[in-house]
Amino acid sequence: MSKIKFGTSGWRGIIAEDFTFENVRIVTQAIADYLKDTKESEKGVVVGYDSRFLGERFAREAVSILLGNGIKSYLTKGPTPTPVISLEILRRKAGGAINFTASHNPPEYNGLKFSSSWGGPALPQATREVEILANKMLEKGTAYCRVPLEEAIDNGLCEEIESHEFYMQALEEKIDMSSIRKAGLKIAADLLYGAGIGYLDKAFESAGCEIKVLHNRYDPWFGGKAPDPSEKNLAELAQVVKSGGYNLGLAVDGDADRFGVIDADGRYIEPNYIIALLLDYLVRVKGLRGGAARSIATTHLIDAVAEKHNINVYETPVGFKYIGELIKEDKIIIGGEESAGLSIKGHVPEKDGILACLLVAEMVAVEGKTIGGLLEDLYKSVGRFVSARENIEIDVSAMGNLSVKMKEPPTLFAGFAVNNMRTAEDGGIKIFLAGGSWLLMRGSGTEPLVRLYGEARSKENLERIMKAGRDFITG
Ligand code: VG1
Ligand code: CO
Repeated sequence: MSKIKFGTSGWRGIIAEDFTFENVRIVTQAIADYLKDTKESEKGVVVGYDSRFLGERFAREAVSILLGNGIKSYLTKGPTPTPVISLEILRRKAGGAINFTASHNPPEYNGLKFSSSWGGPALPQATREVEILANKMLEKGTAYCRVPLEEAIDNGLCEEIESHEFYMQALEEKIDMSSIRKAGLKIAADLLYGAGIGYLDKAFESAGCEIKVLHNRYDPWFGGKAPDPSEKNLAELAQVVKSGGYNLGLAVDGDADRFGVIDADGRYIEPNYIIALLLDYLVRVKGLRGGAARSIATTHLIDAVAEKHNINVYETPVGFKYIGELIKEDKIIIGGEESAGLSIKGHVPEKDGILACLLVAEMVAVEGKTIGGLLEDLYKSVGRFVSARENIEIDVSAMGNLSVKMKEPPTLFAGFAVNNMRTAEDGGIKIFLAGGSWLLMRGSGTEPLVRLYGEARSKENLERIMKAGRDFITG
């Protein structure tokens, strides 16, 4: 049996292969043991799930194990977005959360995200402990405690919770709904059959927008695609926006922590640009003060915007947990990842795709311009940045660590002089090139893929860099 491993965001596995009821019981028992060790167990645990296959059944099984350990659970009613679960941890002052989701992964996956009492994804020191405990149980035979769910409900040790209203109030505190209302925006939204249903659509309805919604029914098969709001998966939304004269197309991933944005002309806008535009908007228009955070893989356009406003930039490894910590410590106005995750000052220390979509609508409403127009304005003040991200279907564990493949920094890469090279915490390699370009290669911690990221100041240079990166990885 394969070992339990927590990656960039939780433990994920193919349903019935690795992601089995038995393994869910073992991992939940390991989490219960960890919470008892850290005394967080007394505060109870939020248990939630998205719209994936057997999500609710897995969640109920986790509740049974928690009760077997004398731990109270707050079980969500229906599929619930990851940011909403984060807010519930804070609202209930819980010791953490267990959230059944494999986020943007293909439909054959399910997963378990473990969050801490501060509301953000558990940090590596916690998930390492859980991994050790779970793998010990796998080796030595299982020893979990389990009590049937009905008993848990009867004993008052499982409370079913309703989250919509509380979350909507939290959003209304952060978003200028009246400006969205006044602008009379026409919005098309793709809910990708996921946990965003009843959240993203409702938020725009309550902001008084005319909204057209796609894929707003739960489907564990996600229409046969991964519930990832990527350019490819949002082609239908882009078509709707263009032909229907919508101001914006907006989407969230399967657990609604990621966002996707289509401009009025049907163009998909990379999350990198959205994060940079929102940073500029939050400082220039809303007057927020504080730093900004981005992951190592995210655009340096953020640094250019930060420099313009004279604010500090924090660079983190890939994984929102690190940005979540900075939100918790109130060090930043906005923190984001190029994979379409962001959160802002005073909000949950977890990425929130719903908040991101609303902020984009607010920015378009207040500024009275398209995203493309806003981006051109930004380029005028800080210069042009072009970035790209590619997935290469190679299992990094099969090829050995990338840094083994490139021990020494080359003097030239893609024909550019190499200024610097560094190895990231997760074994990825970032190479800085003359002229302000860079590339990053790393093994994904959620899927068996290698990710290649690049950025340059022109499209031609970016293409050269990406080609050299691809050749290096596959060569
Ligand atoms: C990917 C993204 C990362 C994100 C993580 C979880 O990780 O690159 O930015 O935080 O997914 O996203 P990786 O290791 O596969 O590149 V999600 O929406 O699962 O919570
Ligand atoms: Co997600």
